[in-house]
Formats: sequence, C-alpha cells, structure tokens
Amino acid sequence: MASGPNMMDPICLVENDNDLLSVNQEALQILEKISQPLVVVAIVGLYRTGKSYLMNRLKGQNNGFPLGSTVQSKTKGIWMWCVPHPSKSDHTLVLLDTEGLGDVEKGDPKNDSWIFALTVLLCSSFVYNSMNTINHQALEQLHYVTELTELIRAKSSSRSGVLEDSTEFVSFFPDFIWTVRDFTLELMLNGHPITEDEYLENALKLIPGKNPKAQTSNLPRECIRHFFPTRKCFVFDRPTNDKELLADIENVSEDQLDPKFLEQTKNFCSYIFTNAKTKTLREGITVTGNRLRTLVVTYVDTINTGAVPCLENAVTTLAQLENSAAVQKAADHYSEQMAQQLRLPTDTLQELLEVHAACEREAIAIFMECSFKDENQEFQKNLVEIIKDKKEGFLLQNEQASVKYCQAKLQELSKALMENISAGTFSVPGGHELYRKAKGMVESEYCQVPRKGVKANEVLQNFLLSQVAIEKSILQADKALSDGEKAVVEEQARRETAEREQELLKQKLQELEQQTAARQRSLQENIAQLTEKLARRREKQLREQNMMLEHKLKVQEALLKEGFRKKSEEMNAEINHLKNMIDNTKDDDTPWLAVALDKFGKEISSLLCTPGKLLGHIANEILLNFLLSQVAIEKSILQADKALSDGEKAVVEEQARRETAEREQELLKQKLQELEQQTEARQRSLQENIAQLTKKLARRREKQLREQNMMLEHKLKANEVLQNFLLSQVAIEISILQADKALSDGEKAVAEEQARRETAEREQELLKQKLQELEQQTEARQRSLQENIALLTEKLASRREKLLREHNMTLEHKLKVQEALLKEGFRKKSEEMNAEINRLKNMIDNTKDDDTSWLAVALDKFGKKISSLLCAPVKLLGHIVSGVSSLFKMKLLFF
Ligand SMILES: Nc1nc2c(ncn2[C@@H]2O[C@H](COP(=O)(O)OP(=O)(O)OP(=O)(O)O)[C@@H](O)[C@H]2O)c(=O)[nH]1
Ligand SMILES: [Mg+2]
Repeated sequence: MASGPNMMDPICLVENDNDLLSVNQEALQILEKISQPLVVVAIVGLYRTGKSYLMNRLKGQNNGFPLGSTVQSKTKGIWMWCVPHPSKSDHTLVLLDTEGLGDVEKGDPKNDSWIFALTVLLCSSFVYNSMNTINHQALEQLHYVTELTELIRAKSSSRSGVLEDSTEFVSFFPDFIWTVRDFTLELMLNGHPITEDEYLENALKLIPGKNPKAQTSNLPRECIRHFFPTRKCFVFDRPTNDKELLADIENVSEDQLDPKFLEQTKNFCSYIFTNAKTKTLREGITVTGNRLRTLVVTYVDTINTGAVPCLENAVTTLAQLENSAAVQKAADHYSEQMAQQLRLPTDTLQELLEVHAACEREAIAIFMECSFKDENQEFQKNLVEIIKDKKEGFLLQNEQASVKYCQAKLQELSKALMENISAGTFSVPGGHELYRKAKGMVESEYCQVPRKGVKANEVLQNFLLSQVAIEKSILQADKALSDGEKAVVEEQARRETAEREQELLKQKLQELEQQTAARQRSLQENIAQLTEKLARRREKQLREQNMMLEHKLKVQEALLKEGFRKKSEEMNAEINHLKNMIDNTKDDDTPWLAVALDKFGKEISSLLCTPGKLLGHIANEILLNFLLSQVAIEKSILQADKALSDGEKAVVEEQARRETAEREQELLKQKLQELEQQTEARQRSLQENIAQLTKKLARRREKQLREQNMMLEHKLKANEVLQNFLLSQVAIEISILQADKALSDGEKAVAEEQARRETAEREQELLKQKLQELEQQTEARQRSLQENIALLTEKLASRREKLLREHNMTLEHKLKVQEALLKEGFRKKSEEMNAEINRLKNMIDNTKDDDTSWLAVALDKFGKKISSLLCAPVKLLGHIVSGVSSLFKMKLLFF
C-alpha cells in the first residue's frame, strides 16, 4: 500500500534568501516518505492579496500557512502543506503557497519570474490570485506568463528545429484557475448575466489593432490561451467589511464572515477537490511524493547553475533513479520467490526451470510496472543479466544440494558393504557372487530413495567406478570360478559401466535441451512484456499528441471567431507539425516496434546465449499479435480525434483496414513459403529414405546370394571330389577284379558293367544337381527383383499421394487468400495470384494424370539398374513390372 502524509504543519519547501533559491532538506524528507500520487494545487499572485488565507481554506482551516496583517510581504519562497486528499482516498493533496510577486522591497525582479516558473513546473492546478477585477492592469501584472518560454523547456534539444519548444507546453502544464478577490462588480456583459468563466474568457479576448501597446497586452492573453490545457475562474466577495476583523482574519469565526464569501469559498474548494488532476509528467507518468522531491531538487539545481529547467531532462533524471530501483526491486523479488518456492535439491532440472520461469515473469512484470523511459532498454538488459546470474547460482546450489544428499545417502546405504570388504567377507570361494549381490542391493536401495535431485546418477556412477578395482580383485581371488567364467563376468561389468556412462550422457543432453528451452522462454517473456509496455507507451503518446492537437485547434477556432484570421493562420504550421507527429507515431508501428525488438532481442539473446535464429520467429509472431491488438485502440483514438472530419476518418479507417489485410497477407505468404519449404524438405527426406532403403536391400540381397552361391559351390565341389575319387578307383577296381581268381570271366564282365553304370548314374546325378541349383539361383534373383520393385512402387505411391495432398492444400490456401483479397476489394492483387494458382493446378493435373507413365518410367529405370545388379535376365523385368503396376492400379481404384 502506498503511503500518505503524516500529520504536519506547513513547511518551507524552497527557500528564497537574498534571491538565491535552495531546497529545504526537512521538506524533502517529508516528500520522500509519500509514495501516493499527488494532486498539487499552487497559488501565485501579487503580494498581500490573501493567497495564504485561501490556501488555508482549502485545508479547511483559518490558519496554517502564516498570514501577515501589515503591508509587508509574509510568505517567502515556496511553502508546502501535504494533507490527505479529502475525496481521493489514495491520493495526497499538496498545497503550495508562494511568495507574493511584485514586492517593492525585493532586489532582483527576475527572482519572481523563477518562483512563477518553478510553481508552474511543480503543480497540477495553478491558481493565479488577484484583486478586484481582471482588467488591463491585472493582465499586465501577469507578464510572468510570457517569460515562461525563456524559463522552461519541454525538450532537452529542439529536435523539430522549426518549431517553438512551447508548442508542447500544453501537454505538461497545469490547469489554470484565476481567483479574483474582493470582486465588487456585477457579472453582466452587454446587459446579460455571465458566468465567472465567461467573465475570464471575455477578459482574455485579444485586443484588435496593430499598435505595439495592444500587442504587448495581448501577449499574456495569448500565452494563457496557448500554454494551459484548461481555464477556470472564481470570484470572491470581500470576506468581511469590518477592517479590524479583516486585519485579524485568522481568528475570525465563520459566522462573522460574509455568507457570500463563505459560499464562494465552498464552491472553490469543492471544485478543487473534485476536479484538480493528479500531477503527471509526460506520457502519463504520475508524480508521487518521492518523485516530486526529485523534481524540486533537479529544477532548483538547474536554476542555480544558470540553466533553464527542462522537463525532459527532469524525467530522464527521475528515470535513471527509479529504473535502478526498479531493477533492484525486480531482482529482489526473483530471489525471494525462488528461495521461497524451491525445495533444494529439486527432483529434476525441469522442476527448477519451471519455478524460475514463473518467478522471472513476475520480476519482469514488477520492472515494467516501476520503470519508465528505459532508453534502449538498458535497465531491462541489466535485469536480464542479473536474473541470469541468480538463476545460475540457484542451479549450482541445486547441484551441490543434490550431490551432498546423494553422497550422504549412498554412504549410509553402502556402510555394510564397505565393512564386509574390509573384513574380507568376500575373499572366499563364491565371494564374487556374494559381493555382486551386496552391491546390487545398495544400488536398488539407492534407487528407491526419493528426490535425490539432478546429480543422483552421477554420484552413483562415481561410487560404482570406485568399486571397479575392488570388484576385480575379489573376482580374481574367487576360486569358485574358472578363468573363462571370470572373463565373462569381467566383460559384463565393463558393459554395464559403459551403459551407465551412456545413460549419464543422455541425461546431460536432455538437461542441455531443457536449459536451451528455458532461455528461449526467458527471451520470449522479456520481448512479450516489453512489447506490451512499448505499446502502452505509444498509446499514451498518441493520446497526448491528440490532446495537444485538439487544444491547438480550439485556440485556432477561437482566434478565427474573434476575427484574428492572420493569427489563426499563423498557427497552421504548429498544427501541421502536430498532425505530422501524430501520423508518424501512428504509421510507423512496424519499424518502431521492429527496430526496438530486433535490437533488444539480439542483445538479450546474446546475453542469454540463445540461438539468434529463434528470434526472427518470436519477434514476427509477437509483432503481428501486437499490431492486431492495436487495431481497436487505433480505432477508438481515431473516433475521438476531433481534428479529423468524418470523411477523413473513413479514409483513415479504410487505409488501416487495407494495411491490416496486407500485413495479414504478408504473414500468410510467409507461412505458405514455410509450408512449401517444409514440403520440399519432407520430399527430399522421403527420396533420400527410398534411395537408402533400396541400396540397403540390394546389398542385403547380394550378400544373401553370395552366401547361397558359396554354399552351392561347396556342395558341388564335394560331390565332384567324390566323383573324381570314385573315377580314380575305376582302374584299380578293374585290375583287382581281373586278378580275382574266385570269379569266372563272365562274372567279371558283369561286375565291370555294373561299375560303369554306377559311374554313369553318379555323373548324371551330379549334372541334375547342378541344373537344379542353377534354377534355384535364377528364381531367387527374380524374387529379389520383384520384392524390390513392389516395395519401391508402394513408396512411390505413398509419396505421390502425399504430394497430391500437399499440392491440393496449397491450392486451397491460395484460393482462400485470393477470395479474401477479392472481398476486401483488392482485385488487382487477387488477379496477380492467378499465375501462381494456375501453375499449382497444372502441377496437380500432371501429378494426377500420368499414373502409368510416371510409375512405368520410375520402375523401368530402377528395374533395369537393379536387375543388372542382381544379374537377373532383363526380359523377366517386363513381366514383373506389368504385374506390379496392375496390382498397384487395382489398389488405386480402391483408393
Ligand atoms: N481585502 C481582503 N483582504 C484579505 C483577504 N484575505 C486575506 N486578506 C487580508 O490580507 C492579509 C494578508 O493575507 P495573506 O493571506 O497573508 O496574503 P498573501 O497574499 O499570502 O500575502 P504575502 O504572502 O505577503 O504575499 C490578511 O491578514 C488579511 O488581512 C481578502 O479576501 N480580501
Ligand atoms: Mg502569503
């Protein structure tokens, strides 16, 4: 909750000793503690005119600001009284009472001018107090207002070059209220009763004529009309006609005052309480007590150095101070929330990153809320960096907490194991098996422990690595295992270690990906919130510029009505300049936002180490969303713009509609292009897949065939060897037969004949076998070819199907865009799309039409190549291809 004022008496804010201004530290301390927005009402006017008394009435008291009853001026410098606002509960009412102007005892009259200018800069309602009537003399006494152009600057450097800096005064000047005291006249004009405001307006009418005197007395009138956004007048009767009472007015009770004066005072007070605005700087920056403190110090310091106080510089000073504080506040909030919400170690990295994202979002929001005029986003970048460092700190803490916890747990769980190792429990036959069981138990118990955090696996791995040497020695010493068994066990252990290592790498990779995603989110959040803020700022700028324009047009209209055509025409330059300014603010949505986001995005993404290419996408999306969100706002601003006729508004609206449509079309185009690129990429990848698959299949077939050939050759060789052996035995057998005396010659002839027949039969058998194997080979090659072609056909068909679908989708999309263009009246643009659409239609027709030729060509080429690879007779190919394509066509019919 914002803090208001403590009970206090009026206090001097700006001291004025010997014409030297200085700020009162005690008053600054009071302001510093007020964080509520302020309504600042100041009174200025000739000395001894009842200013302090009227201010006291605003507080509802007779005394407060000290009055004097002599002719000698009383109030010196600027006095301040901070009180709770009587009707705006969350605001503080600051009453500023100032030193009377025109004191004859005063040395430097310039000092009065500074008091006047300083008061204009500090308040939101400026009460000019004078006596009796608003006449010539009263206006001449208001020459201070004509000096303001020399004493106040809106901008640090006049960027427009051509135009007076004072053009922009109206955007930050207070409302003007003229109080006329001891008013004795009747409010009548030309026999008609008039209001107080009409009385003032009449007094501010310019005097015709070109004589220098008229011009001089017109100057304050013109300044009041030009500089102050609104004017108001209050007249007061004399509080009492009793001279003695008047001299001691502080102690006069209400019933002793003139009822008319009481009534008028009441009206004045109630007007102030209801209508006096909150003090703001430009672009709607509200002034709190703390900010007023900075403003007073900045302005008085500037005046004392002999320079001219400048609103823009003061805002920059304020921004520097407050933006640093905003960064600090946001960063503190981040740290606090992280510490509060995180329970270290977190179960996973993602858990921490999610809390980080939420806290960061809040921190950025706080920064956006508390900061303003962050030129080039210097402070936001600083915040990004601080949060990044803090996040890294939390990540480290999280890792350390995880390591600590895991190590403690593991130590506890492995205590028995370690003791058994020391005691030599495993140095027995079968000890290795015992050891492995015990170690496995530790491992599985460790796995059961919940919330071990990000380092769980790494700590376990380190523990297991530390066990490798121990296990090896236990294994080697184990007499229950053979050498072969030991080798197998050792191999297994090595494999397990490698697997775990790989697992760990996988986890690291995943975490890396999560971190990248988190950085991307952070970038996105920063850009999104900045866009929103910049958009709000632009909206305020536009409103402010429109208000200035409206004001100038009113002044111009009044001049014209009063017959000052030339003066009214002289205002054209100023008005056109404002109109240009508004047009520029309105028009350059894209470059303005795009430039800001692009620069900021690049810097911040290098800060966050995020790949820059992400940026384009994010920025484009955000930009479009922003532009769409601006449509309604722009429309309402346009409707409220009194500078434009209805016809002009219609034209502007039409233009805005066209721009939106064009932008939308641009985005659609971009999306289409992306779609086309995606399709192309998919096609490429499909082609690549088919090519690789085909190669792989061919290689596999080749290998299979080679193996089959080898086996066949082996078999044939074995049979041949046997046959050769048997042939080599023929002569031996014949000689043994001839020498056998147990057989008759006839019997010998029969045996010889039998042997010859057997040989011939075997020979035939061998030939048959060769023939059969040859046939099998051919068949296998044919099968392989067929399979390959069928597979390819299927792939090609599904690719073609996808292509058709994608082409159709693209066509449909284009037709929609064209239709929309036509509807929005962009016939030419829509016709321009015809070429593109026809090309697409042709493409689709071509794809649809030539099933056969398309497939035949593809298969023919592929088939020839693969059949030569497989050494299959080419004539088979025609057969296969026609079979497969007729099968495919049948499928197509179903499809
Ligand atoms: N005639 C008249 N006298 C007033 C009125 N209000 C106050 N006074 C008298 O004017 C004296 C000065 O009043 P202040 O309120 O101190 O006037 P001021 O303008 O603040 O004077 P400085 O601070 O010296 O410039 C008071 O003591 C009253 O006697 C008024 O409305 N009419
Ligand atoms: Mg006074």
